[in-house]
Amino acid sequence: SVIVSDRRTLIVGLGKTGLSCVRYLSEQGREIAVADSREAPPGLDELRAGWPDVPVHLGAFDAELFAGFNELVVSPGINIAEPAIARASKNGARIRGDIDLFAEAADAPIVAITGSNGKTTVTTLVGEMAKAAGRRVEVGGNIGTPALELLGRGADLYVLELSSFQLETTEELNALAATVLNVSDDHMDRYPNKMAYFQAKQRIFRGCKNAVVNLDDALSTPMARDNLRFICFGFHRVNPETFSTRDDDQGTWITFGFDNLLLASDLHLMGQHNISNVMAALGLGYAAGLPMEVMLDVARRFPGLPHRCEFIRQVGGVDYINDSKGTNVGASVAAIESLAPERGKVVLIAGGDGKGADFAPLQAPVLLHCRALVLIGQDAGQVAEAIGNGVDSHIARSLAEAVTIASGLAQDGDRVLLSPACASFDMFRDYGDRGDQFRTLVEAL
Ligand code: UMA
Ligand code: ADP
Repeated sequence: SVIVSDRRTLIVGLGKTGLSCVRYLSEQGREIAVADSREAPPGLDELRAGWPDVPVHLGAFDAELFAGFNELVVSPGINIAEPAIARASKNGARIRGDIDLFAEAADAPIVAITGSNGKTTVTTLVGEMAKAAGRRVEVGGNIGTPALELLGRGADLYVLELSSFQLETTEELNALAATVLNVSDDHMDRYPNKMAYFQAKQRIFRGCKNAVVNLDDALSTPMARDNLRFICFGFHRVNPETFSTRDDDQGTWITFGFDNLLLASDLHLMGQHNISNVMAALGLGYAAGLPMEVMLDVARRFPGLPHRCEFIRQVGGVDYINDSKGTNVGASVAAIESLAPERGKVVLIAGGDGKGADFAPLQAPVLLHCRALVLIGQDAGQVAEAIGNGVDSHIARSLAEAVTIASGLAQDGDRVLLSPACASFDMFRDYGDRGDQFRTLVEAL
């Protein structure tokens, strides 16, 4: 029989997250070991240099080994349904993640953001708002810097972007304010069904004080609401404590209760979905006690992030837009709808690794707004099938070929939009690489 040690923790995964857990838990004096299914995980050299005595187990997960630990700290890139992890859990091992460790140690309030789309935009906005208000804010999580690395920097506020994977292994986040921005299908290759994905996201509200709720998306509402204050956002409402919109002869206003706050046309951000993102950020900042004027000023100045509905250049009357971060169907639907030009149409470049998604929701916006569709990547055929014959469709073997085809089809007043509705890993290092290559190709036109 296996002897279970109660003092040792197995860190599963040796990427950025795994390394941050090694650093944190060894500082805590924990006895640790590391396992990664890859033969050469990215954190290996740094681990060997900094912590030469920590045992490392590489290659296929060994259920016998895992069963010898009663605490596993699992990285977000690993499915906790993996047999070795499931078995350890069945044996009574505690399965945790880096965010769970962070929540236990956090010495300042947490603002937490999840959702299928808009997380990075909203997280960045709230971070900038807090900074402008003079707060010592640290921003991290799924956005890039592992949360545990934010500790010990003297923060008075943490702003975290969280993925459903990170939330799955988090027991109580105890956030001051939390939001599920929206829920549409993503990562269906990691979840048995949409409900499981939705339930993972809902965990963000455990122990939370202020829930920032999207009134236009019922799935963003907390299921359990004990002692939870609601701050809401949504289009065209007048409820108290609600960030909303109102139209008058000056244009569309972002409002709070009965007050006009700022004109949507004063934002650099493009599209309806970004109005929603700004309202969410205001709601979170309001819950964290940030002054309204400072927040509005940041929203007005915010230039937007690269690879997210990013204007590249105009060539021959055609705008080229890089939305490489449109990595799921919901994101690309939002991009197509909000970027459809007044004069022309959209020529959409899409496709890649669909992560098991259903592409059907793309059909209506494509038929309504697109002049043509140029498809790339392993799931190009699936996208074509979901959209059917109602639009001029082409399959390209490379992004370069796709840009050539798209530029040939686009007419004066059109927009060529790269918004793949898919992950990039079948053809590119990541979405950033895909967007950078698109930019280079468009600059060479
Ligand atoms: N992997 C293995 N075997 C292992 C461990 C990992 O094959 O034993 C693979 C995973 O399948 C994955 C890759 O290695 O493809 C990276 O996994 P990881 O858990 O080691 O990743 P980290 O480097 O720790 O980065 C993670 C997040 N990555 C994932 O969730 C896949 C980063 O989000 C995050 O920025 C970082 O922690 C800091 O918190 C990236 C991401 O793609 C940007 N997130 C997904 C998304 O936004 O859609 C959820
Ligand atoms: P995430 O971090 O959740 O991936 P980002 O802020 O990086 O979100 O935006 C990624 C893409 O998702 C954008 O390029 C855009 O296509 C789409 N998007 C952004 N915000 C929203 C929203 N509120 N609703 C729907 N789609 C959105």
